[in-house]
Amino acid sequence: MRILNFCIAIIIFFLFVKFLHNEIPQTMVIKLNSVAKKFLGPVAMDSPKDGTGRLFICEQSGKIKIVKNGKILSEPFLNVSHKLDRMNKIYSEKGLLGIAFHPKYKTNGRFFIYYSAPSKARGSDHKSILAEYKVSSNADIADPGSEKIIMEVEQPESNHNGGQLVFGQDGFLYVGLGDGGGAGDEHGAIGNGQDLNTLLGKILRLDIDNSSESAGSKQPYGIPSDNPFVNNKNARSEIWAFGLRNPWRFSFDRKTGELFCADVGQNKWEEINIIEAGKNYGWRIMEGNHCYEPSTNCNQKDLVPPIADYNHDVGISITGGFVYRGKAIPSLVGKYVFGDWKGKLFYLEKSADKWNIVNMVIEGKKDNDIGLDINSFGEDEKGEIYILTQKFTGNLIANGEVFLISGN
Ligand SMILES: [Ca+2]
Repeated sequence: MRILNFCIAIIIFFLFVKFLHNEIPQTMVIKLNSVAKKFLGPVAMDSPKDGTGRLFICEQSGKIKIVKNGKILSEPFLNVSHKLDRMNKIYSEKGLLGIAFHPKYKTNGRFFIYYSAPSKARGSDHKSILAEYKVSSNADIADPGSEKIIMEVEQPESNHNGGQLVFGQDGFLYVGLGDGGGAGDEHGAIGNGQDLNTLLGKILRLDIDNSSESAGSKQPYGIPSDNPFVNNKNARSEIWAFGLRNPWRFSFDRKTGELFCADVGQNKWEEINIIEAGKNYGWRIMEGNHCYEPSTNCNQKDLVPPIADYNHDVGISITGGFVYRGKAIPSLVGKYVFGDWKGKLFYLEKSADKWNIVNMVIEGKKDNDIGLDINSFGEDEKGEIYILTQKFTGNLIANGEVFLISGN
């Protein structure tokens, strides 16, 4: 009997070890260093890659602020708050949502922003504006009179406005647009995400160094000749990829050029995709790896599944980040750092062709929950990653704080 008990104990021990191995994700302990605070709803960041080390932070409420040598400059770089549509101060998905500096900003001073403006169009809640601005003779102040509207997109509802702007290594500007909002993408027969005749629910790819003609009128942007739908009369030629719900944040891996996109889910699943030309990422047929409409036996032909998804036991709204290519944390190099809006930090790691989600535990905390809204991420010139947070949701209190992720 004693031997039998011993054997059972050994078996239980090995099962327990196996359980630990399977159920508890590997973790990495990191530190968060406060860079600057008192932002009013920080939602986007970019760096001009001009050697100055300045960080440019967009506040949802309409100002772009510069962090220079560890301090927020008192004068904003640009203030477009007077151009924004009315917003609920407790919670809104409208506002100043994106910024991208031209790859040759150092010499041409051009940069691009994305914001929500009022619209009088029938059926519109507001419209999304992609606009170009230029810096003034003062490197820390943009010229407010230099605005050139590049694109306007009518938005049927207040939410799911996308707003990510990022330049690829190809020099083209990638723009993220949500599905038009509401819930379930109930727009038209197939939903905006699947409808190639609308820009909603898409990632666009634009040539902002050239103009073009469309239906006899001049457009202030060109269409790259290798855009996937350029010769398709039944599709908008601006589209790079489709089937997205709210691609709130996406970024290029600066080493491999891969485009990582976090697409915010509906009720159950948050997902991360690697975006390729002309591909269909599934919404509203699928939410993550699961059928959405119809809820069973959906037709998954030609749909590209996410590389990873997680359910609403883990989080409620994914916030895309960056593949880490910095120097401060060697063990993080090549991993995709991201978060959930309600405070959790993760990274994705590839092993044997499978991407696994891993918790990033913060030093001094018991787990990967930082206890703040994670609105967005930013990457500086050197490839270090920042988190844009706020304690209380909305635009009532200037309680936003930006942290640098640093090593242990
Ligand atoms: Ca999808």
